[in-house]
Amino acid sequence: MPSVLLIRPLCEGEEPEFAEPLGIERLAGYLLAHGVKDVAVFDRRLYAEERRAGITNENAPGFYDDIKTRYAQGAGPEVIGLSLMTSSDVPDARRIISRLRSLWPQAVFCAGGVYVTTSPQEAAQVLPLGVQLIHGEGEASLLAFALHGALQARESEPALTSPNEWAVPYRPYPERYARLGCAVNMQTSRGCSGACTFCATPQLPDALRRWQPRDLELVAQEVQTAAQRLSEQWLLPIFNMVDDDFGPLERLEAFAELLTERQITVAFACEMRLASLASQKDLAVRLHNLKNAGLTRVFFGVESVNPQTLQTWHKPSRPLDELPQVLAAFREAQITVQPGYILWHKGQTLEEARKEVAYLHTLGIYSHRAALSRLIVFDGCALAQGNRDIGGFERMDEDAEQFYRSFSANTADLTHAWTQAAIKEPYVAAQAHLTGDTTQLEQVRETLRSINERSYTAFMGEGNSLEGSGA
Ligand code: B12
Ligand code: SF4
Repeated sequence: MPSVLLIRPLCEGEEPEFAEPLGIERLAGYLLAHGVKDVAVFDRRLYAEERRAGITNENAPGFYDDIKTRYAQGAGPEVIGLSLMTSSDVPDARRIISRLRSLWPQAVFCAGGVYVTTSPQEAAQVLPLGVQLIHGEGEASLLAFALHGALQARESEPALTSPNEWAVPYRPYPERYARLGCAVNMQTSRGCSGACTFCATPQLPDALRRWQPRDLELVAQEVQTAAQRLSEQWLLPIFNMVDDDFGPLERLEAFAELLTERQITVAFACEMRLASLASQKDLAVRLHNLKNAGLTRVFFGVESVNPQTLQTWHKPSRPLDELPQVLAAFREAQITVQPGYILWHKGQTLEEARKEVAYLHTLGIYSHRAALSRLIVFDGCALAQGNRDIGGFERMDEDAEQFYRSFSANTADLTHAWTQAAIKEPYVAAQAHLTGDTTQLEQVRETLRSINERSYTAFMGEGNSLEGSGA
């Protein structure tokens, strides 16, 4: 049986949030469950984050030191796999491949992840020769690659396991992620039935794109086991369901029921669609029950409050009518909403942006993040086809461009402060839910509230200047 090393490289530029590398952890779990005995997971971002947070310093063993120590006995790994989510991961992946090739020339390399899946041609061009690219979910292909040292045949459709066959992720360092305020990530479904043109998912092959749930019994079991392991290490059981779409509200309720029945005490967040929440009867009461079962946060994409913009992105605008009621129900149930928003995009005017921002403020969901949110055209999405702005921002008209640039520059300090607080908030809210101590949460929320207000004033204010505001 070969020895397999799985790596997440650094991401070039600013990383918006730090989270555990579920992709390689799940692949490692799958290999271990299928007879590969020697599997290691190394996350280079974890080292960088620990350094940034002051947990380690330059004297502590680094990423390469720990890898070398891991393989000090024996011949080193035979298979090395790198995980790439976006093109920002490419430069470091190249550096790692070059360094590890010089250490272990006999090792075979492969790369996978959303970037490789949605941008296969670009990935083939930018990654070094001889690195085998594995598209789609990597479980079956990586196992075959590890066993045979090469892919058997290039299949047009990626090899797929059913969501019910996904392995329990192998998480060697839960305490290190928890110390950095990361929840335990879990996936409870595959795909999404949406068709948004700025998103990579609708472009995936049908088998990956179609929404397919994982059996909730398996999800609850996985949560229970992970929660047990965390509590043995005195860590709080905080989870983040990273689906594109957790699914209908009823599925969330069924999951909550399983948690309650089995007396699993956790705090968790999930991602779903606004359409699944709009037009629901007794939403506030139902959300309140979900809160009691541990739901502390829901992400859904609003993206725009301008129906015309939504139409150009192939996103249904009907649920927008219900947005105020949905938000009110969440407020009543004291569950945080994280609304996805894209304010700046091709065709956006300054006047319309101000109108949207004013409406977001009225709804109580204006945030500094929303004010700066700008469409990025990723290679994998429909908008990228024939678009010259791939991998970057779409160009806007001069007024909007000018405003965006000066607002970003004038609020750089606010952006920094906002990001620090916003990154903390989900974990702190989950902590407060589990411990009952809301002191830290109140502080973080107050910081965010005050930054958002100052940001709003700056956005709407004449001259767009923050002078004298102390930012
Ligand atoms: C959770 C999440 C985040 C989290 C955590 C990300 C993290 N660092 O782990 C946060 C909020 C931080 C985040 C940030 C961003 N994200 Co994000 N994120 C997701 C989400 C919802 C789930 C990711 C996940 O954990 N999936 C579950 C695991 C098991 O899947 P996986 O990692 O893809 O791994 C499987 C395969 O890809 C493959 N695989 C992975 N690695 C490897 C390695 C080898 C060797 C092999 C063989 C196979 C393989 O096998 C794995 C198991 O089947 C996805 C949506 C999605 N459907 O994936 C978007 C998604 C990946 N994110 C996306 C984007 C755009 C971003 C941001 C750029 C957003 C922004 N504008 O700031 C940043 C970039 C961050 C960065 N540079 O890493 C896009 C990527 C689009 C693209 N590349 O075309 C996605 C697809 C959303 C979308 N539908 O458009 N994200
Ligand atoms: S943006 Fe969200 S709703 Fe739209 S297709 Fe992507 S995952 Fe689905």
